[in-house]
Amino acid sequence: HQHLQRRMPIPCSTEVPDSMACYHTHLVGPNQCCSAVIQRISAPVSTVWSVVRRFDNPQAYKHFVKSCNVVVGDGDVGTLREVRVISGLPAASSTERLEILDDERHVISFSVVGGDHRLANYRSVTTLHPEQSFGGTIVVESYVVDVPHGNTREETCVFVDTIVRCNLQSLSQIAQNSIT
Ligand code: A9S
Repeated sequence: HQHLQRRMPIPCSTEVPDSMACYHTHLVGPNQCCSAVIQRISAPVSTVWSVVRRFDNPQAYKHFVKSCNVVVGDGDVGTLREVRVISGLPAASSTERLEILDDERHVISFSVVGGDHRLANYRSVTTLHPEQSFGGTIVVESYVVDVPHGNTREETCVFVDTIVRCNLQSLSQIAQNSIT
């Protein structure tokens, strides 16, 4: 097995410090692909983090999620959730494990450990970074996933990038609307 260590191409002009790049460095297997989505949000990190950190409530901003039940744990690392998704996707459910929850550095990560879908071994890491000039937030979400049988690397990345971009755009809207 040949494993490559790959680092996400985070633009150096963003406010993302070098010390955070390690969170977006994934071990990528020969039949896996990885990518990252970056979203700027006009709301402070504390506001965005209060939405993102709720591992028990992904439906707050992920519109593809129909319901979510925590099956093991109370929101700490190791907590398992069972997510059911809306119809129209090539998926019905996903079982996900909380891997990182760092309230100081604003890092959250989960992995997909089961379910009825095609994204085996999906793992994502989301980090928030204060945007100095506007008091906003830069969100970086990177992932690694197996390329499903019958699909190409590019198709897989287009599919996942689309879902992640939708989620982050929705997050942006919710965070901006919740500023009083
Ligand atoms: O939930 C996320 O943060 C990101 C993704 C890519 C989730 C994907 C998904 O939950 C579906 C939306 C159901 C699509 C999984 C695990 C498989 C899918 O096919």
